[in-house]
Formats: sequence, structure tokens, C-alpha cells
Amino acid sequence: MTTPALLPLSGRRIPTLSPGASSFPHHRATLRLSEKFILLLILSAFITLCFGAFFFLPDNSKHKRFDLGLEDVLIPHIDSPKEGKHASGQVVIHGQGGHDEHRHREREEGEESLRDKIRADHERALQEAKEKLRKSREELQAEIQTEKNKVMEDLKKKDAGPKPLPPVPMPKVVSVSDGEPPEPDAKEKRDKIREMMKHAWDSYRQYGWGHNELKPLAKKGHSTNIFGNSQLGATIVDALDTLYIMGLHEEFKDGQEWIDQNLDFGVNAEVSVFEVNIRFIGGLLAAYYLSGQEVFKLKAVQLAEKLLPAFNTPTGIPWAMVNLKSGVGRNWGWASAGSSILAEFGTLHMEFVHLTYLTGNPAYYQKVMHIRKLLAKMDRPNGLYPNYLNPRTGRWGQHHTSVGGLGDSFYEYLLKAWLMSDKTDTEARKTYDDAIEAIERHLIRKSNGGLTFIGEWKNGHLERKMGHLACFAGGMFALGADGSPDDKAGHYLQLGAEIAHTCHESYDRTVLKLGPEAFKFDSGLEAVAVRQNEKYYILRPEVIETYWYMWRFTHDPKYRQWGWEAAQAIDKYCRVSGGFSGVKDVYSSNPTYDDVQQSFFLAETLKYLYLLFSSDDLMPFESWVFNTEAHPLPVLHLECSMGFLLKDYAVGLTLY
Ligand code: DMJ
Repeated sequence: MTTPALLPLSGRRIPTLSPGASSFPHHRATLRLSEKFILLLILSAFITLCFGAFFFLPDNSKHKRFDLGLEDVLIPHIDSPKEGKHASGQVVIHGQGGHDEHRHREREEGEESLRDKIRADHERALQEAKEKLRKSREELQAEIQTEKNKVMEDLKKKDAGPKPLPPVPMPKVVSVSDGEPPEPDAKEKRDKIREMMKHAWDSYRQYGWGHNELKPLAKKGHSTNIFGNSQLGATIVDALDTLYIMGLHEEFKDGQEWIDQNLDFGVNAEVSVFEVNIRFIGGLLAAYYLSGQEVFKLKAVQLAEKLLPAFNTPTGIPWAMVNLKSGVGRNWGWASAGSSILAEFGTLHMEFVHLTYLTGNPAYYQKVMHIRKLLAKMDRPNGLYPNYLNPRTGRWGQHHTSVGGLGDSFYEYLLKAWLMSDKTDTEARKTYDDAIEAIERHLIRKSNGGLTFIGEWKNGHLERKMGHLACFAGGMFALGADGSPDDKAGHYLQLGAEIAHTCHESYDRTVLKLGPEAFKFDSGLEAVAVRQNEKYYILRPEVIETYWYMWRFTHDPKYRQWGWEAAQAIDKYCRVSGGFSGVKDVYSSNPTYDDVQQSFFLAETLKYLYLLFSSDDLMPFESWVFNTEAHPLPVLHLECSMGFLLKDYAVGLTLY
């Protein structure tokens, strides 16, 4: 026989129920239980009946009446049908049996708004259907794939929860010296550049904080469609490593705090995959490697995940733009029949290799290697890579080739992939060498006045025009000289020097001593802009970038001198009380401003100037490779061959 157990409850000893116990209290408790059970049964039968009646009602109008009836019965005190709130946002309570007329009006308004909602829903559905019909089969398939992947990702996340990232070795921080130059003159100039950085940053801090960029004259935030018109603090992310390298640690901390608390990628914004990769992912990764602060790594990975749906195209060549929230991608309307752009899908490699290294997730590496493999299989007209490639068909668009806009950083990343792999990614090096050889043969010419320039190839014809953007190539040729085939190192260093000279001429032949956006070598014209809409200077870095690389490889003082000329001109003509602005005409002594302080001015132009006047042990080339937005990424040693990595991507990546 079992005795009822006695448990203490609030200091009293009470009997509890235990199987087989037959004491009186147990019996009473059993009786109470069965009464309760019967009551519960009746209640649930009643509720089931009510629900049954609701679901079997034949048509909408009756539903509506029932709804209203229910409203009368259950929520007669609440003024507005939506969330029981008044338009003012306050909950309004009426006494029971409120005015019939008022209630009637409410009912009518309710029905009216219901009708409006149904109408709006119908119109939206119709619109969506129309848009879908306009899309090709491949596009629709890609969209479906994107959606599927999203659902899978969500499920995976739910199952696994947030996974901590694996620890990885960090670069030798000792290589980040202060870089103070031994020459007092250089030190003075470096201090001036640092002061310019302070002015640009402080102005943004004061007038544009959290916005992507700054309007230095209007003294307010600025944004362009590449950031999807949402406030992602592009200037903060882009400027971080420059602040760090310059030793502006308070400002760096300020930026870090903003990123930690405000940078959110779950926004409904359609951004440029390329721009977000080079500025945000590149900027965050560099800030992480320099400072060791985990927040930058986490944000970089969060953002990278948002970019992945852009690769869901029939070919795996990513869309130019992706919506960070929905994952839907598309291309720029102006790009050769909906093509993707070589300099955009070809400028992801460095950052994506680092993402795989940091996360152990092979997906990033696979995506960029897939692009490389696909390009390797394609025919190239005259050995040149056209700027446009259709991501649906996998065919080239217009046969335009450029080392400036639309093509530039594709070539740069081939070389830098090799350098970043501690020169083990020989496939990248070979692809670079072949591409440069074709470019030299078809695009590089000498003008009558003896200036070497890089023209643009358009359907078999060479346009004798060079863009400011193409001036970066001087630095690239110098950087790639060592390791070039057939012992042509001297030749490429010389080519770099010639491009630097030409680009300096394009600055020197203007009134402001700042370079135009594009310049011609035609009909007696040499290194000058002709069209009004090519005369602007928007604080771009490429010419100064080339001066810096040439300085590092030659230590010819003219590069510091040219860099200083540019710095002075920027300070004189672009500086305003609210920051720095681009100018619309470098040939006018009275220029007007474009009122934009570009984020790359802080990321690149000022960083390259600062490094030009620093000693070489600040960010040495043996340890760091700069991405196309001047964000330094450490050299990674790829222990295994690329073939092996293709099978097991995450293995073999270690920091050099
Ligand atoms: C930068 O965002 C990058 O350098 C990019 O590769 C092209 N040009 C702009 C600055 O001019």
C-alpha cells in the first residue's frame, strides 16, 4: 500500500495525489477532476461548433456580416477596426451600447477601406504578373532559385543558430609601423595630408554622419543609387583603415561604434554588388585585419551573405545590383542589352578569398573561381576581354575593351590575386600576363608628342581617348613588373613610368593642376579634355595611386613632387568650409563645385598621398595587397595547388 506523500507548501503539510492512494482527500480531488473534465468537454464542443459555423458559412458577404456581428459581441468598445487604435494612435473606449449612427458609419468606413485594400491588392498582383510576363524564362528560373536558396538559408539558420566564426591567424601587426619618413620635408607634407583627412572626416562627422557621403557646400548627407539610397555610412566604412594608418584612433573608435550600433544590412535597398564589395567588404576586412576588432569581421560576413543571391543567374555571372532584403538581382539598363560588367563581376576575387579564409565557408571562393573558369573557356576577340557579358546567355555583349571604366579593376585583380596568394595562384598570373599582352598590342599607343596612352577599343576601332580611371594602370604595370614573363620586368616598369608621365601631363595642362575625367590624343590635341562633360575632377585617386607605386619601386623624387602638386591643388580648389568637393571644370579659373565629398577621397586619395610621404615600412608590399578601393588585405599563403583547393576549398589557406 502506498501512503500519500506529504510535501511542504507554504509551511503547511498537504496531501498529494499518488497512484493507488485511497484516502479521503484523494477521493474528493478525483471527483473535482471529473467535474472539471465534463465542463471542459462541453466548453470545447461549444467552441468547435462556433468555429465550424464560421468556416462553413457560404460566402464573403456573410463572413463580413459575421465579422461585424462578432465585433459587436466581442469588441464593441474599440473605435478603429485596425489594432483597436484611433487614428491618433490612442485606444478609444466607448461605453456599452454606443451610438448606432456612429457604429453604422464605422461599419461603412470599414467596408470602404476593405474594398480599397482589395482593389490595391488586385492592382499590385496584376502589376507583378505583368512584370513577370516581361521576364525571360531564365530570369524567372533565377528568381525562383534565389527564393529557394533564401528559404533553405533561413531553415539552415533556424536549425543551426548563429555559428561563431572559426579563429584564424592575424597578420603581423608589427608591419604596421608609424611610417614616419626620415626627411623633415616629407614629414611636414605628411602632416598636411593628415590635416586634410581630419578636415574631411570632421566635416562628414558634423554634417553627414551616418549618411553615405557628404555634400560639403549644402552641409548635409548625400547618397547615390550605388548604395541603394539607404543610409549605410559608406564614408565611415571606407575611411576606417585610412584613419587607422594615420593614427587617428579617436576617430577610428567613433566609426567603429557607429558600425557596431547602426550598420544594418537587412534594409530594403538595391545596391551595386561591385561597389559594396570593394568599399564595404574591403573596408570592413581591412579594418578587421588592422585592428583585430571582431565586429568588422562579423559585419563583413553578414554583408557578404546578402550579396550571394546576386550569383543566382543562369551562368553564375552575378547581377550588377541586388536587393539586400529580397535578394532579387538585376543589371543596369544601360549596359549592352542587360549585360553584366567585366570590371564589376571581375573585381570580387580578393575579398571573396578572404571571406572563405575567415569563415571556412567555401561558397565565396567557389563563386569567384567559377567566374574565372567560365571566362577562361570563352573566345576573346583579338585576345581582348570585352567589357560586357550577358549573365543569361553567357555571351559577350558589345565588343568594347577598356583599361579605364568598365574594365579596369578586372585586370588589377588578376595580378593582385597572384600577389595575395604569395604568388602561388599562377593561373591568375598567366591570365593577367596574356591579357596585358593583348592590351599592349591593341590599346597602348604613343602620341605624336611622345606621350604613351591607353586608348579604348570599340568594335575593332581604337578611340584615342584615355580616362582618368585608366591612370591607375601605371601603378599596376609597375606592381606586376616583377614576375612578368620573358624577363620583361624592366619593360613594364618603364611602361608604368610612361603612363605616370602622361597622366601628370593631363594634370599639368589644366588651369587648376587637377586632371580631367577623360583626355584626348587626336587632331593635334594631347592629354586634354575636349567635351565639356569630361572636364570635371571628382577627387579621384588613380593618378596619385600610380605616383605612389612608382615611388615605392623607384624612389624617384619626381613622384613625391607630382603628388605634392596634386595635394596642393586639391587643398586650394576643392577645399571648402564643409569638407572637400569635386569641381566641374579644371580648365576654368573660376570653377563651380559638384558639392560631393566622395567616400573614395578618404579611402584612397588621401591614403595614397599619406603613404607617398611615409617610409616604405608602413604597409609593406610583402605583407599587404591593396584592393581596388585602397583597402589593404594581408597576403595569404595558399599551401596547396589550386586544383586541390577546388576540391576542398577551405583547406590550405593560411596567413602568410
Ligand atoms: C574607386 O571606387 C575604385 O578605385 C574603383 O575601382 C574605380 N574608381 C573609384 C574611384 O575613382
